[in-house]
Amino acid sequence: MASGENDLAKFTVVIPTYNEVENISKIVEELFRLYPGISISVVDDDSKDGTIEAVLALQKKHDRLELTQRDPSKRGLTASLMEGISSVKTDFYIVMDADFQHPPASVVDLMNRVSGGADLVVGVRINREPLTITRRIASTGAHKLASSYLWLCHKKRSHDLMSGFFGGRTDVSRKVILEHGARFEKKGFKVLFDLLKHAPRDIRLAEAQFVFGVRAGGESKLNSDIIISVMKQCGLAGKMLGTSVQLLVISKVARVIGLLILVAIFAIALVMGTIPHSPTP
Ligand SMILES: Nc1nc2c(ncn2[C@@H]2O[C@H](COP(=O)(O)OP(=O)(O)O)[C@@H](O)[C@H]2O)c(=O)[nH]1
Ligand SMILES: [Mg+2]
Repeated sequence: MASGENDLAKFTVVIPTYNEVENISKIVEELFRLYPGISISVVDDDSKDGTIEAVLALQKKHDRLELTQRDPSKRGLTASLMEGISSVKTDFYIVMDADFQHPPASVVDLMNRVSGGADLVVGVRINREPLTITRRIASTGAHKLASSYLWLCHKKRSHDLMSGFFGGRTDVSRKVILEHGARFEKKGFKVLFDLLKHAPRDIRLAEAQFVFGVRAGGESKLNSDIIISVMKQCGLAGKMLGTSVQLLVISKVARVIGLLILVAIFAIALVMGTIPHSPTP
């Protein structure tokens, strides 16, 4: 068992899924094996590849496995996680992907931080090899932009604001979602950033490092629209950046204007994003 000193019954692992039939059964079985007593909540966005059927079959074996089947007209990773986190019935939750990029064995490190008093814990990737070069650049740029935005708003920042592996006290995150959810980017991929943008300034933020894995099976669902939506979440500078990226694909003149704005914003973001920040505890 890898659970450390945690009371596993107090934890729910929330897994968002969209066409993850190749991974979902394996990850659910692995989590229940490593952390007996936890609850798992799968939040699915109308997968058509057999993911739902796989979870329904697993439910016959595991009574702490929940499945939420979302309205297909409201599809979105952030929207799914807002719903998933808000419906958690245990004191604490951990969000992780279905595709093994977030190692099940690292869940305990996040649990330890939350049991130790953190309101929110972020899994920080210590390696980027599984990302293509374009995604690495986009992820670093988006992180810097998000980090500058949080710094300007005097909010807590983490070293990996684009992480999809995080957790926390359910009541704290649920309150943020209830009070500010209307302003979250529902179709976006970065609910952690939405949470930090709207969380109280004195939130106790912790981090746990992990080794980022390669996708075990199936395909990534990220696309350029989602990357632009992250940019547009970052205040005025982000909106300009997102628009400039869109301009890049319209015409030659628009491309020059877009490139100029892009360079200026990246320069500002790089300077501001490197201002030191210290998560607690
Ligand atoms: N519910 C839901 N889950 C999604 C959606 N898009 C992606 N996911 C899940 O979110 C997790 C991360 O998605 P993935 O495509 O691996 O993104 P990447 O790791 O950034 O390439 C996986 O478990 C996906 O199945 C969506 O629109 N709705
Ligand atoms: Mg993935």
